[in-house]
This record gives sequence, C-alpha cells and structure tokens, in this order.
Amino acid sequence: MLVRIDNGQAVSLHGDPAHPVTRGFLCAKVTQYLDRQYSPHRLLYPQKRVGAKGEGRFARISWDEALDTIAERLSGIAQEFGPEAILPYSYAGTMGLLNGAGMDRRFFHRLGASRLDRTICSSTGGAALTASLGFRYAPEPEQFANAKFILAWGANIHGTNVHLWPFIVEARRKGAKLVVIDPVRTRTAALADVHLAIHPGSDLALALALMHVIIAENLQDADYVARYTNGFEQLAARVREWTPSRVADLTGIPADAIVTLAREYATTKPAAIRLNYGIQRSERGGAAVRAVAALATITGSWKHAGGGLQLTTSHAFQFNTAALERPDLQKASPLGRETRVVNMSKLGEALTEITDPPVKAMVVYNSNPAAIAPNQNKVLQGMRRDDLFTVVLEQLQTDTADYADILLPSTTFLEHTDLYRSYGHYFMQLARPALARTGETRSNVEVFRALAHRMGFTDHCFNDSEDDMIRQVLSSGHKFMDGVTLERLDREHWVRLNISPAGEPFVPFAEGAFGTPSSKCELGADALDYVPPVESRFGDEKLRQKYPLELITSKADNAMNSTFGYRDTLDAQTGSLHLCAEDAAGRRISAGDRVRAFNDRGSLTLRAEIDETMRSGVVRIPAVRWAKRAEDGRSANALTSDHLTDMGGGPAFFSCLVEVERCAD
Ligand SMILES: Nc1nc2c(c(=O)[nH]1)N[C@H]1C(S)=C(S)[C@@H](COP(=O)(O)OP(=O)(O)OC[C@H]3O[C@@H](n4cnc5c(=O)[nH]c(N)nc54)[C@H](O)[C@@H]3O)O[C@H]1N2
Ligand SMILES: Nc1nc2c(c(=O)[nH]1)N[C@H]1C(S)=C(S)[C@@H](COP(=O)(O)OP(=O)(O)OC[C@H]3O[C@@H](n4cnc5c(=O)[nH]c(N)nc54)[C@H](O)[C@@H]3O)O[C@H]1N2
Ligand SMILES: [Mo]
Repeated sequence: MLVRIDNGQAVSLHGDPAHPVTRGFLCAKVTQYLDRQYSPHRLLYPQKRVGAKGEGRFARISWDEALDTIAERLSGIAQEFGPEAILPYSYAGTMGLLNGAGMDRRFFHRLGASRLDRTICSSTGGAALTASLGFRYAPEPEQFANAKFILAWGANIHGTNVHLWPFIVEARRKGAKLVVIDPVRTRTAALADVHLAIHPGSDLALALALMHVIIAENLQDADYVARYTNGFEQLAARVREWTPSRVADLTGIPADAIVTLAREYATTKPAAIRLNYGIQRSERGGAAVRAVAALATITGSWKHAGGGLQLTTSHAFQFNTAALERPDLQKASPLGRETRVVNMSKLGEALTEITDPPVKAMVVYNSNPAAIAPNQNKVLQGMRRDDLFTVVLEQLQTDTADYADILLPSTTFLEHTDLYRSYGHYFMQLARPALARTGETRSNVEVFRALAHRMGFTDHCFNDSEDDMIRQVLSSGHKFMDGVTLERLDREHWVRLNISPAGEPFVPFAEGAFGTPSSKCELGADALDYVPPVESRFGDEKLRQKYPLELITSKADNAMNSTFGYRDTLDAQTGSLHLCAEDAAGRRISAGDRVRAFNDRGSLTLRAEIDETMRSGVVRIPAVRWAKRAEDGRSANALTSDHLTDMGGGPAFFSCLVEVERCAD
C-alpha cells in the first residue's frame, strides 16, 4: 500500500500499481483506514479505569504508572496463583508478525503464562487441510485467471477477498464458468453463472454426493489417485450411499443440479475451488473441508496451473517462528515447563469456570473479544469479574477497552515497523512508519519489551530491535524464503516468496509430494460421515421447535470484523436482521420493524430487513458490531454458540438456531 503524505499528514491511501495481485486498487475496507487513523475515537495516552467494568470511564495516567501497575499486578498474581493464572488474548487485529506474535509471545513464555490456542477464525479448516494435504499450500490467485471452471464454496469473494475477483473476471472473459455454493445470495452469488443455495452446515453431504457421481461415472483421475492418494477404496465405499437424491433433501439442492455440477467440475480442466472459511464455521466443518479437499484431489485438479483448491496460502510463509516467539523461554519461567493451553473460542468458560488456576489476569491486544467471541453473555460475565485484572492495548475505545483496568494506546500500521505476510497470496511486505505516532501511542513490541524490563527479565531477546526480529524470523533456511532478506524488503517493499522460479506458476501437488507422513493425500473416508448439525433444520428436534431459524453471522461488506465498529454507517448494516418475505410474513414482520432475535444464550434487538437474497429458514446478521453501540449492549455473538467444531477447536459460529419476533411497538 502507498500513502500520500502532505505536511506530515496522510492525505490518501493507494494500492501499489506494480503489485502483481492488488494491481493498484485497495478494497473498500482498507480505503477507510485514514478516517480511522485520524478518528476522534483514537486512544492517545495510558488510562486507568475509574468507573465500573464495562462503563468506559477512565482517567489519564503516565506510561510509568501504567507499566509499574501492570508489572506489580502480574507479579502478584503469578506469586499467589501461579503464572498460568495470566492469560494473553490476541488475534489478527494486525497481521504484522512482530506486533502480532513477536515480543508478546516472548514475554508470556518467559512469564510462564497460559498459552492461548488461537482458534477463532481458521483453525478448523487448517486442521482439516493438514490432515488431508499435510502442507496447506494453494494455487496462486493470479492462476485463477487460467481456470475454466471455478467453484466458490462458502466464499464470498466479492465481499471478503476482492483481490481475487479480477482474476475470476479474466477467467470468465476467456469462457470460464463460476458456480457459488452459499446459503445466501451474496454479491458473489448474484454475479455467478450458477448459485446453489445450500442449507447451512450440509456441505459435507454435498461433497459426498459429488464424489458419488464422479466415482459412479468413473470420472476420477485414476492415475493421480493411484500415485498420490491413500484410501480411495474406502472413500468409494463411503460415498456409495450418498446418492444425489438423498443429498438433495439434506442440502436443498436438486439432485439434477448435483449431478450436473459433479460432471462439469470433474471434466472441465483446469478447475479451481476457492474455499473460504464459511463452511468450517459449522459443527462438522472440519470433515466438510476434508471432503472438499478429497474432491479436488480425486479429480486430479492439482495437476493444472489454474486448478486445485485454495483455502489459505499461509503455510508457504515458512518463518523461523521459534526464533521470533521463543517458546523455549517457558523453560526459564518459574514453572520450568510448557504451560497450559486455553482455547480462545471458549473465553466465557475460561473466565467463569476454569480453576487450577483460575484466570486472574487477562492481557488483550489485537482483538476485541467483548464483541467478536461467541457466547457473548458468558464472555461479558467473565470480563465483569471484579477480581479479574484486565489490561487492554488498543487503538480505539472498543467494547473490550471498556473492561480494562489499565488501557494502553497503540500505534497503527502507519506508525510502526512491521513485516506482513498476506491473506490469500504469496507476497510479503515490509512497512516502515509513514507517519509520526499519534499522542503517546506505543507499538505492541515496545509495550511488551518495556514490560519484560519492568519484570526483570534479562534475557537478551528482550533487547532486540524490530530489525533484529525481522532478521530472526526470516532465517528459517526454508527454500521458499531463499532471497527474502530485510535489505531486499527495504529496497523493494514487497517480495514474492520463492515458491517457484520467477515467471512460472506455483502448482503445488502437481506431482503429489503432499506434506503428510505418507507424502500422499489422505482422503480420510473414516472421518466423512455426515450427520446434520445439532443446531440446524435437521438437527435436534426440541431445539428446532423453539428456535426454527438458522442464523448466519457472516462478514459485513466494507468492514473488517469489529475494526470499523465506531462508524455509524456500519451500525446500520450490523444492526440489521435479514430474512426472506415468507419468514417475515409468518411472523407479521414488515421491513424496518424492530425485531428481537433470541435463543437460550441471549437476545438481541435489530431492524428487520426483508431481503430477497435470503431463503426460507435462514436469517443473517452481518458481523460484527460494537456491542456497546447497540440498544441492548450486545452484538450478534450474544446468540452464537461456543460449541466447538469437529476439528482444530474452532467455534461453530454458523451452527446457530434462533427465533425472531416483532417487538411490541
Ligand atoms: N468485507 C469484509 N472482508 C473480510 C472480513 C470482514 O469482516 N469484512 N474479514 C476477514 C476475515 S477475518 C476472514 S476470516 C475472511 C472470511 O472470508 P469468508 O470465508 O469469505 O467469509 P464468511 O463471511 O465467514 O463466510 C463466507 C460465506 O460462507 C457462507 N456460509 C455460511 N454458512 C455456510 C455453509 O454452511 N455452507 C456454505 N457453503 N457457505 C456458508 C456465508 O453466507 C458467506 O457468504 O474475510 C476477511 N475479509
Ligand atoms: N458472529 C461472528 N463472530 C465472528 C466472526 C464471524 O464471522 N461471525 N468472525 C470471526 C473471525 S473470522 C475473526 S478473524 C475474529 C476477529 O476478531 P478480532 O481479532 O478481535 O478482530 P477485530 O474485531 O477486527 O479487532 C481487532 C482489534 O485489534 C486492534 N488492533 C489493530 N492493530 C493493532 C495493533 O497494532 N496493536 C493493538 N494493540 N491493537 C491493534 C483494532 O483496533 C481492533 O479493535 O472474529 C470472529 N468473530
Ligand atoms: Mo478471520
């Protein structure tokens, strides 16, 4: 990204025209960052809480007082309850490596704090791909331009991954067909050749039926299967019972559409699947991802540039994370061993139920758990605890910031140095500060470095500069990192990973070489038995009678989770409930009515939006708002469940039943 600066003020943000993926344009969310940078909601100096937790009343203090208080409280808690009573809580508020998982990790490892299992977004799909493919590699976005058939599966490309879209446009100009599988007629679905509106959480059944047709009609790539896969016979036996007519009922997709899709997908080459995280946020999401991976593999789609499957490109960023994060420092902690792991998706439980030891302190950065974590009422119950010492590092006065005992102001990516891997392509970039820092803000690296010194940690790594850390993280020796150096990044700003020779496409798995112990794709038939999610139209009967609607809280357009939650324009989106005319009429709901969505976990007041992109039985709340800006102080996560999926410990956000009623006038 490029920043135009005039008199020390940033005046505009631009995509870099030379960048091969973004090619000079920014997505609608990132173009808003300057408004955020100069927002009156920016935190400018350290503060301590003077009101009740959640109330948001604070008084200014100095950095010395803030750091002394934190060091003193954390030491006291570590002494009394053991350091595992301290819980870091962070996610990808910044995708920068140093401020995302650098000095913070070193600090908490050395302290002996609990470790956080960062499951909130992608761990289900990640675990599934690891089991099937070993390496979570994927075709480059640029290669989608060469596909002849593109399947967007639980992927709202136009809304959440717009930089892929031009390559799809190019492919379609050359005759490619785009099919979208999504319960909602998203922007992407509306632009597709075919939209298959699947029942939420039934993707595994669909993938089984597609493979049923392919194998029954002998359309698989027998040579690829024989050379590079394990478990094809078991898979063939498994899919036999999953006929298109049986799966039609389970998915809501007509049998003939399933047969057509199977034939076209298997016989058109190259065929690419863009799988995004939509399908893995449901109860059997891990198995569903494994089934889609098996589908892409038995057809031999990996052989072609422009084929294969893309969920994530992250695994190709082969960093030396041990050098950056220093897990070995746990041995130097008072516990002298690896510490306990707490799942971030179960934050409510962690703060209210776990003992041995209980969580007595939480340090939050790069995340807004009071808004984004599932089962919000339980999360807030925990965060309200008076005996919980909470530190929050933030740029804005978020919901979470309101619960801080000590609130620290953070720099933005325009104000600090960091190294970024990408979300969906293979270029990494270095960003040096473009602007002087705002107020007394400090970067996460600076804060955790200072805290380490305050706590008396003398290990040399707590003196490392940002540049030292970059050199360390680049030093993995992996071939993908060949030639990626700090000097080159400083010169060129963005650098393509060395995944293939320049000018040649990266075609992972074209000749097998999967990252599993067997080096083959593990088709995983044993894991692929479909049972509808408990919270779904074919799930638990008692629950369905009380709460007959399936709720999807997928990403809001022009937003970034809760990052832009301070904006009024976003509130209108994230405060609305989308439902079809039929479901509305049955409840005497008209457009614009105030409605209440509820289940056993919570209740939420919203504006009804009668929406022809929704089908009967499914409702949607775009995610996710700042809870404090809502009438009842809750975001959509007051309704979502912290029930975990089948793999990777991720939350089943999209397996969620609710009922909706019109509010009394
Ligand atoms: N505009 C915008 N862009 C974003 C973000 C944002 O908040 N706003 N967030 C970023 C982040 S953190 C992420 S992880 C990515 C996520 O990017 P995506 O995975 O594309 O986004 P989601 O909204 O989670 O889900 C994608 C689609 O899955 C559909 N879906 C829901 N349930 C099912 C199901 O059971 N089966 C199928 N087939 N589809 C289903 C939803 O209707 C939705 O359209 O987006 C990133 N980009
Ligand atoms: N209902 C529902 N809930 C969801 C989802 C959903 O689809 N539906 N999606 C889930 C997914 S995929 C994700 S990834 C999570 C995202 O949840 P979070 O990771 O909490 O992401 P954000 O809401 O964007 O909040 C990030 C915060 O980090 C702060 N931040 C940014 N840069 C820095 C920095 O350098 N230093 C510090 N200290 N702070 C910084 C920002 O100000 C922002 O408030 O939400 C999950 N929650
Ligand atoms: Mo995410």
